[in-house]
Amino acid sequence: SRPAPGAVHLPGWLGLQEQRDLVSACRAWAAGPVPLRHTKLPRGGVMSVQTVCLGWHWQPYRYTRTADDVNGLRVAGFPEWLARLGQRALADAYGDDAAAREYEPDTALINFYDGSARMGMHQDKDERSAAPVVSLSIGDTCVFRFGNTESRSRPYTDLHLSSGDLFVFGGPSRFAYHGVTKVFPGTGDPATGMASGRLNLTLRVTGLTD
Ligand code: MD5
Ligand code: FE
Repeated sequence: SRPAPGAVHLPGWLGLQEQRDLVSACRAWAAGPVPLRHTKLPRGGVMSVQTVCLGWHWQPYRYTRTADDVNGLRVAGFPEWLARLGQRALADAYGDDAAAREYEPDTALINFYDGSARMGMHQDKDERSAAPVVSLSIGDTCVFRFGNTESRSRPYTDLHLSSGDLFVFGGPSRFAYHGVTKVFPGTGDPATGMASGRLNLTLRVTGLTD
């Protein structure tokens, strides 16, 4: 479906084997060099979601090559195969193969949600690029709140994101407020390798160079 201009939701886009492969890759990335952890916010808060990054390290509210807020190590590289997956996602979402071939994501934020994790309404604006964000969900279903570009309040639309779903946020939807208000424990298929919880991978273009 197309919930808003530039926003495309393709339920069940990832096959079971692709989900299994992504889960095992994420398990390896979660171990380090910069481990999966609850990101600390500059004003003393801690995110309920746990995150690990590839290519560039997101720390609120900027991207760096090394995780100065965790252990100082350089994050794992952003693999070529993941960039190719992002191009296939864009091609399927928009049907524009030429534009998809130009898409070169250089960072991934991998978020793990246990049954009580949430993500408050926010905009993703730490990237210096308006290129689309590709979002892949695996494991438990969540309520994704898709808002507007003006404020974190109404109007917004609550959608379910389930295992295998692709969501692409481009054009006017790229800078919309959004969040995750609920995760439904036990709704994922354990055959993906996710016994519990929700995994979300977002592929992005930082627009940064070293
Ligand atoms: C998630 N992650 O499900 C979401 C998926 C994050 C985050 O929000 O920042 O890590 S990404 C959803 C997204 C990205 C860019 C733009 C918009 C939504 N949008 O305009 O709605 O863990
Ligand atoms: Fe976000």
